[in-house]
Amino acid sequence: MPSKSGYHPETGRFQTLDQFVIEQQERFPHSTGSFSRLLRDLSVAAKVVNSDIRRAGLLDVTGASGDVNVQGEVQQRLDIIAHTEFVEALKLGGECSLIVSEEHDEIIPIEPMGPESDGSYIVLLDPLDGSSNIDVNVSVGTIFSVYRLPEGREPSLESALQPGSEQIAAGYIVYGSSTMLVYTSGDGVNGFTLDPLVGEFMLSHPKIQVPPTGRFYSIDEGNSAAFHEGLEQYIHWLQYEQEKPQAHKTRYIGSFISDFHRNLLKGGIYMYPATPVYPQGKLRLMYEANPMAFIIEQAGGRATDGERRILDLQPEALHQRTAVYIGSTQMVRTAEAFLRGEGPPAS
Ligand code: AFP
Repeated sequence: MPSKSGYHPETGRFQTLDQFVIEQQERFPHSTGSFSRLLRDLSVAAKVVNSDIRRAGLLDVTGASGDVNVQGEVQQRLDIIAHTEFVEALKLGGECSLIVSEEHDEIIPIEPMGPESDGSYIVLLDPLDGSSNIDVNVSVGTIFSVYRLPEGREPSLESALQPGSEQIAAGYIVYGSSTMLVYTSGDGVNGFTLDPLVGEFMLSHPKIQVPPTGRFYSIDEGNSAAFHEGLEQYIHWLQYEQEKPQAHKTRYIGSFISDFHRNLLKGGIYMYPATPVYPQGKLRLMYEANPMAFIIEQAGGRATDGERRILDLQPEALHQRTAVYIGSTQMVRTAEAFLRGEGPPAS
């Protein structure tokens, strides 16, 4: 049994991601191993992207590419590199029949590679979240979300437009002070740290649970002129109306993955409400909100658009945006109460 930190005292080693996935798979006697192979493909692409990011200041890979993505945002060169690495690894692996990427306007159907190709999965990707931070050495990450291709359906746009509650797995890789892959397949959340000397992701954070409440709140206060009155009051309450001075601290990196990762481990809330520039909210439902909502719920937390559970939202378009309130359950519930005009919970 791994210890609380994922360390195996009997062997003196950490379990690798591959060993962990195989062990999980063995619990399901009819498993074909296809999901394990899909995760391996994603982790291989993550290692390649990690090595590009580690040398970003030395290689000619930072800066804007000169193109604009389907969201109307300037693409960074590393956005395109990460997109290509993940798509190529998934194509070669042959386990999915459809890829949808934030960096690509259209769906990407995958031809089966041969009789062994399973092709039963759909993978959605945000290849490099927070990439506008890459030039200044701030942590960025990759987010992935896995669905089943519905029985008897073609890999089409309609088959990709499933609510987040249908995800069979979701995860992210944060290229931070260390590189970590965190994922869930609906049975809790586990985190693996890349050992750069061995080149393997090692189970370092088994069974992650988000604290029910926390100290950190993350929001772009540059948008505060447009905040809903309830949201303004919630932030004021976090700042001033707590019993202990400095009970809460602002932490906002502008890289969702990094803000989310800190709040997941330490306790906190990340909020991106609707604004005049982004009337539906800024984050993408399919590439950012859904996968992180699945992860946070599996870790015991909560994710809503201020009112509705993120995972229940029925997507109508691939690049749809949503408002997001995500993190420690008590904090998200309190934010929702303020948005409804109910004020703070009775203590
Ligand atoms: P980029 O990938 O274009 O940098 O967008 C990042 C992001 O979607 C999310 O990761 C951040 O939390 C959020 O946008 C930051 O948005 P603001 O700059 O409007 O605060």
